Amino acid sequence: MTARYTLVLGTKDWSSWSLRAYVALRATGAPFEEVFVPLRQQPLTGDEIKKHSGAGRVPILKIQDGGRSATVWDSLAICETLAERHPEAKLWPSDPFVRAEARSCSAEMHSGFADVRDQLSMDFVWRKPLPELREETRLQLARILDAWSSALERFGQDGGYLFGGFSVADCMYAPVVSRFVTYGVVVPESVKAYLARMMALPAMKDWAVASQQEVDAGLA
Ligand SMILES: N[C@@H](CCC(=O)N[C@@H](CS)C(=O)NCC(=O)O)C(=O)O
Repeated sequence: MTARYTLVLGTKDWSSWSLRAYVALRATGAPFEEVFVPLRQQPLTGDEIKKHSGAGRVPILKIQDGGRSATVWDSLAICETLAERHPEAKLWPSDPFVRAEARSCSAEMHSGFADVRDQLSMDFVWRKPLPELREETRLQLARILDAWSSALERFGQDGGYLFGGFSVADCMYAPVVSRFVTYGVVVPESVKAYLARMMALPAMKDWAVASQQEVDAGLA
């Protein structure tokens, strides 16, 4: 019997952390159900999320398999768990040295770039002018571009993603890809191709359709 996955997600147009878990789960090819929690509607948002996890944050992945179950909260923990459960999806590079760098790049995203997240908040289907950037935001954008360019130059020829084949690192940066598109951030040619490749993923396209539906329904 296959595992049963339920992914608890926030409003897709806004929920950058949910997008990471979603693209990772889609990359495994495993079937899953979605539970939608509308964001920015406190206290409803908090109450709904806490029905699934005391951490009070989405995404949350619920796993039922072989009579056992687990609740995984936090986007990076979800990516790690899926990589472990679905080795065939190769969510981490097989080469340990490349993998070490892919992990670093993912962790850097997870624990950093607060100003980029704050000033360029994810609004998946919208196209907006780039706001006047704070110095910190500017530096963080430059760092992201540098990390991407370097990874793509060294490993990208083997698949077109940051570390070659599609990996957790691409999942972790998927919301940044969307932000770059939304705010028209100017990027070098090699990164332009990467943005286009990411936005063309079926998971990203489906996310865009669902985000647009939310916008049309007045939910985002
Ligand atoms: N560290 C968490 C952060 C998740 C997070 O902050 N999620 C936001 C939505 S994108 C949330 O749940 N916010 C709850 C709220 O708005 O009340 C992760 O990576 O999953």
